[in-house]
Amino acid sequence: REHRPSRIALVGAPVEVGAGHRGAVMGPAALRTAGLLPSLRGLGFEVEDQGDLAPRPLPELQETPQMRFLPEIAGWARVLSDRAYALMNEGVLPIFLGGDHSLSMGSVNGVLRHSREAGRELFVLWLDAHSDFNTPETTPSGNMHGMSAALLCGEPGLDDVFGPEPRERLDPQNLTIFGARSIDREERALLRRRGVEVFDMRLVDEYGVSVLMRRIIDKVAARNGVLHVSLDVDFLEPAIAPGVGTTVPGGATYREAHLIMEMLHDSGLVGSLDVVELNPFLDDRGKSALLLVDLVSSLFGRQIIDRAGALERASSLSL
Ligand code: 4U7
Ligand code: MN
Ligand code: MN
Ligand code: MN
Repeated sequence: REHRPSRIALVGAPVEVGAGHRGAVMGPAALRTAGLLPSLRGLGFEVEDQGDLAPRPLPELQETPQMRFLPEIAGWARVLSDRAYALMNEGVLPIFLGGDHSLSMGSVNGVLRHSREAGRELFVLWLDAHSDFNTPETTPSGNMHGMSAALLCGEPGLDDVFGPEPRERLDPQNLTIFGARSIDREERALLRRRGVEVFDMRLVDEYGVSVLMRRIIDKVAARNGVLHVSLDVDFLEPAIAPGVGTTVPGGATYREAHLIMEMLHDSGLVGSLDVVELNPFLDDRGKSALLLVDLVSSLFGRQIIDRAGALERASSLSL
């Protein structure tokens, strides 16, 4: 079942108008400054930095108070979807560097299109303080970074984002929202109606990361699926990752986040990744960007010591 791509492409998507704060436009640059490229190369991957994309202009669209900056967001979604699709077809693992979370509308749409054609079922792991499942009907803000998961699951009211271009639908049963601790009232009702799996922070506290992650990984593996990971910086505890506009207390700790990445790596199931919502303007001496590079490195195989050796020593201690 294991097919690990050896090639990675970094794709910058400096979009910030999907969020309520400005500054995420600097996210891709900060991730580069923090050393993402050399770190991945050091793990043995062939890595190409494809630079930053630019949105396709769509002057025919108009924003509304429920869909702020719709023309820009749609322009980004379309160009991102095409790039994701093309890279997946080439067997290259794309990492999308945000930019706000509206970029996942495009990245995941392109990945979905490829996985449908390739006949391999896609699952999405959404690591986030929020569930991003608002629609233009339910949004309290009009900020489109709070609607990306809903768009991907085919919720109505968002047809203009892709317009005539191919739009895929993610089965809501294939989406897991992990780490949530801020969900709006109507958003919560919609998540329940659609049957989305939400592992909120309460569940993380009760069962721990390892039990919950094992369930997700086993589910994907049992269906011979592939996993897209969408990592929102606000998933993390604000004290360790202050560089984000929408901090919510009670986030994942340093070790919890690393364990998730380590387990994902060992699963061999991850086919694509978004790193979103980094706002360097709000960061503290680059610490959020540096942490993200650490986490991505763990996702791609960096380990403290080789697993076989560690497990052997653990068993000789009868742990
Ligand atoms: B993010 C919010 F109301 N739910 O829709 C909204 F709380 O990508 C926040 O997860 C959305 O950072 C946060 O505006 C979107 C709000
Ligand atoms: Mn988000
Ligand atoms: Mn969030
Ligand atoms: Mn955010």
